[in-house]
Amino acid sequence: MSLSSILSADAIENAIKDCQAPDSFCPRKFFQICGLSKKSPQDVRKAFGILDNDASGFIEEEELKFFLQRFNPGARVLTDKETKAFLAAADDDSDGKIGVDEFQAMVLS
Ligand SMILES: [Ca+2]
Repeated sequence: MSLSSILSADAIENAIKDCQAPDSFCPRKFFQICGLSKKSPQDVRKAFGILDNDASGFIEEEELKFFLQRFNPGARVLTDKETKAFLAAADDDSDGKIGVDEFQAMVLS
């Protein structure tokens, strides 16, 4: 199971291209361009399961760093600044990681 079974390859490529420059990544914009924000809650939850690489039930800061590479293995890693901003934008209960409900709220809001 990979993200390309949920999203179109073109949309993923456009989303990655849009944030090629370090510190240009914006999670909400990325979710819009890659098409995830137009998907059903079920698909968004499936995507969460793929991004939660170690299946811990949460996307942790270490996993967030490699977020773009889950979409395309050739993509860059997120900078520390981007990773922290991403976490802060999604982590509603401030536990330092992103749960599935937080992820869904962020993607579909
Ligand atoms: Ca995890």
